[in-house]
Amino acid sequence: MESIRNIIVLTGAGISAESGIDTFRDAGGLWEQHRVEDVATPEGFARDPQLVQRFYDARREAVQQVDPNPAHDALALLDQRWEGELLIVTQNVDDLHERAGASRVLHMHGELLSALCARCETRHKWSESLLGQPACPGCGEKALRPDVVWFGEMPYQMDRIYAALRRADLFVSIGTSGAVYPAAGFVRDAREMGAKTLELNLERSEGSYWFEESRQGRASKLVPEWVAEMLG
Ligand code: BV8
Repeated sequence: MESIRNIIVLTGAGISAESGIDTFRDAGGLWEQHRVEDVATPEGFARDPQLVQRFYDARREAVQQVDPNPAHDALALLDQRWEGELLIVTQNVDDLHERAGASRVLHMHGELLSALCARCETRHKWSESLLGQPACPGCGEKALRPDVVWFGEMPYQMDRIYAALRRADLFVSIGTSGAVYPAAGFVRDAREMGAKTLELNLERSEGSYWFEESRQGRASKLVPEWVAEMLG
C-alpha cells in the first residue's frame, strides 16, 4: 500500500476467540458469568479478594491450555517482515501474540501471566494461582494482585500509545467491540492525526462509524488476507 510506513494495530478479545478464549460481551461471554463491578474493579478486589483471585486464576490456567490462531500468526509474520514502524496495542491479557512470535506488542490492560505487588509495585512472571496469597518475591509481603488494569485504573504505557498514534499512517482495529475507553477512542485520535483507518471484526463495532473501511468476518480469515495485502 503506497505511502504506508507506520502502522498501529489495536486488538481485542475477538482475535483470541477462535483460540477458545471467551470474549467479554458476546453470548456466554465473561461479563455474563460475572459482574464487572465484582471482578474487574479495585473496589471489587477490596471487597472480596478471593472472588477476584479465583476469577483470574481460572483465566490464567485457561490461557495456558490454548494456542495462537491464524490471526495471531499473520500479525507475527507482519511484525517479522514489516520494515516500517509497527505497534500491536492489545487490550487482551493473554500471551497469544507473543506465542505466535510477535515482539512489537504492548499490553495496555496488563497480562494474566504476571503478578503485581501492591506494596513494592514490582512485577513478576506468574503462571500459578494467586489465591493462596503467596509472598511477593521482591518484598516478601502477601500483596500480590493480578497485573491487569481494572475499570477506573489508568491503562499502561498511554504515552507510548499516543506517540505511536501521532506517527501512524494506518490504524487497524481487530476483534474489538469499541465499548471500553480510552481504547475505543483511538480511532478518532488516529483519524484526526491523518491516519487511514481499517476495522476487521465479526460485526460492526460501536465505533465503526469512525473507520474509512470496515470488513466483517472471522479474524482467522480477515487478518491473514489483510497481512498478505500489506506484504504484497
Ligand atoms: C480509565 C483488563 C482513566 C482486565 C479491561 C469515556 C466514556 C465512558 C466511560 C469511560 C470513558 N473513559 C473511561 C471510562 C470508564 C471505563 C470504560 O470505558 N467503561 C465502559 C464500560 C463504558 N474505562 C476505564 O475505566 C479505563 N480506565 O479510563 O482510566 C483514564 C482515561 C483516559 C486516559 C487515561 C486514563 C480502564 C478500562 C480497562 C478495564 N480492563 N481488561 C480483564 O481483562 O479482566 S477492559 C476489557 O474489556 C478488555 O481489555 C477490553 O478492553 C474490554 C472488552 O472489549 P473487547 O476486547 O472489545 O471484547 P468484547 O467481548 O467487548 O468484543 C469482542 C468483539 O470481537 C466483538 O465486537 C465481536 O463481534 C468480535 N469478535 C468475536 N469473535 C470474533 C470477533 N471478531 C473477529 N473474529 C472473531 N472470531
